[in-house]
Amino acid sequence: MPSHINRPSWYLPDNAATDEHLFLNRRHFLKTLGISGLMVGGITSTSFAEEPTPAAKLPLPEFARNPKFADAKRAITEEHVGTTFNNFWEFTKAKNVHQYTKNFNLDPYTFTIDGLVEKPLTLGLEDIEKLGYEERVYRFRCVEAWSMTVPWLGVPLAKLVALAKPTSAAKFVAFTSFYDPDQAPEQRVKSKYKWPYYEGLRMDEAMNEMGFVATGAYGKRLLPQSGTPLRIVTPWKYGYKGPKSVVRMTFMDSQPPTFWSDAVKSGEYPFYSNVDPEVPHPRWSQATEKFITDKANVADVEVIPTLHYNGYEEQVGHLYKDMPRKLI
Ligand SMILES: Nc1nc2c(c(=O)[nH]1)N[C@H]1C(S)=C(S)[C@@H](COP(=O)(O)O)O[C@H]1N2
Ligand SMILES: [Mo]
Repeated sequence: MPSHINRPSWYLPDNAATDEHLFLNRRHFLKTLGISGLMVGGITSTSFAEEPTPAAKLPLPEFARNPKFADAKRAITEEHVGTTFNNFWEFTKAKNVHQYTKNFNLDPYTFTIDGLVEKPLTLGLEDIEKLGYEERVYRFRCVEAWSMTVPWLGVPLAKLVALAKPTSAAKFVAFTSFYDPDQAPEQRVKSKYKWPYYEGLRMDEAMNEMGFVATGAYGKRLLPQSGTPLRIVTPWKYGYKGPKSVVRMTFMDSQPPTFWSDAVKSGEYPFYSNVDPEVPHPRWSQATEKFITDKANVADVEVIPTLHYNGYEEQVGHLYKDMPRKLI
């Protein structure tokens, strides 16, 4: 691995668990994006296993782009980039996740709702999608200081919470990702990581209009590497707050633990983890980000200022008005 000494000005920390001090150098970064001198334009698109899995074959509900979230005021990142430069640590710590997930599927898929609810529920994908399917273009900001813009397809999280009928005792909601060591090589490795991946939100965060349950992107169902068949999207928070391939949602009366705060004890990945340019990661600044579109040209990995709440202050700022920024 390249050393972080003499790193180029646009260096990217490798991933959310850079506690091992692994950083990408420029060549590795371009290679990961499929952009090396010899490979311009040669990015192979990834696809499902040869025989599409049942979830992948499920017809996509009709949808329209929600006009409220139609313009992220940034170019939409090209699909081939958004689906070949990923974080999905169940498969690999590198970005070429798609090479490990070709056959990954969670069929037959069910989504369980339990904990402090009137009645526990087990849902299929269709049950969730019929709550109201739409497209939303959201900015996406990873804690590693890169960003993209993604056209998600799915259902507002608030609608799923309403369907769940949490009791008045419910103050938080916890999400659990899939557990299947047969499919996910990193789940077979003994390490400090406690699988399955788990995340959580405070109840008012989960009910905010920005929270989204994505089952598709780029006009089709989520590819395996993007978190088939369902993931949570919270665009005002760092990317790791949005678990992929989620199978369970549990309502609780206390703050649930989260995967990254348990794995890295130094407080680098706190529960709230709202995007904030003024709160540096202990090992790098969060003031700017490398915005990744698609261009096969280094100059097009544009460095732009990071916005508080990733630019969604108007929608979510009120949720945190009494909280000190540095702790969240
Ligand atoms: N289950 C699971 N969910 C996850 C992760 C993961 O490793 N496992 N990585 C997170 C991180 S750090 C990011 S930045 C986003 C990456 O989503 P993308 O690969 O679709 O861009 O997924 C998040 N959700
Ligand atoms: Mo991330």
